[in-house]
Amino acid sequence: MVGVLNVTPDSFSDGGRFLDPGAAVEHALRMASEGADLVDVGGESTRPGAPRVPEEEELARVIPVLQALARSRFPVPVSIDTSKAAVARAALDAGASLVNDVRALADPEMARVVAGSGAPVVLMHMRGTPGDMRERATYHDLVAEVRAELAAAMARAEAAGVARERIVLDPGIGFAKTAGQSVEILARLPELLSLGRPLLVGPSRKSFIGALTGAPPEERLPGTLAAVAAAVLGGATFIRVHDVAASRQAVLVAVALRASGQSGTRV
Ligand code: HH2
Repeated sequence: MVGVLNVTPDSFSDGGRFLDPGAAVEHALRMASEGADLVDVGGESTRPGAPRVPEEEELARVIPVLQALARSRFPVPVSIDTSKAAVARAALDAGASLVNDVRALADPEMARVVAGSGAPVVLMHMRGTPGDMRERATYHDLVAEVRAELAAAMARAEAAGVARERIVLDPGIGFAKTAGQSVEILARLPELLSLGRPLLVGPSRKSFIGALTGAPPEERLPGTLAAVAAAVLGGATFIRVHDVAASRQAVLVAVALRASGQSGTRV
């Protein structure tokens, strides 16, 4: 399970809560104690319509937090959620061990940084940028197109020197997808398993849950847990969530269901 740590003033569900490095470290420690296997630190919101954050500003948000986590002998690995090569490089130097890029190494310099570092990378599916992705959510065959675009991102990463074993793929719930398309991706996740890499899925508090339930972001935990269970049953290896303790229960139940369905044994 991947715990989300947004060091931003404007993230869609927790903006402004962890801007102070002390509060950020405290929250990261809490998520680790609740069962996070990885904590994903981000300094730029990618909600629909979000403006790009200047590089110096993103660095000023995330690097003190990564340094503080390193000083605290943080018990689990940390990833950096960024699409900027300079931020990824500085974050890896400050102790991050994985790069999570919602633009899937679209920037060639980012591909060079990741390849040169040998760090694992999450390649997420999106079209365009958070600023214009909503207009690009048109597909003839949603799953086939997302699958082909993830395969192309993986080929691009490998051509830049990123080893295939270090690649995790993510269909990008809510990124260049309508609410209905996000639901379809979750329901048809098994069709992406043939890409041959572990899948990360990030449904936490997202707007498709709001569209289905009418709940605002801070009240979407029950819907998130249903989506977390669906993602695990659909074959996801990593789940990116804000609410680690609650999601852990959903993951454990779904993992048991998945294992029991495969083996016919009771757990
Ligand atoms: N979703 C968000 C951010 N980063 N990375 C991956 N790999 N997959 C995701 O689904 C994903 C992601 C958006 O969620 P959040 O970080 O809570 O919001 P914001 O972008 O507003 O900070």
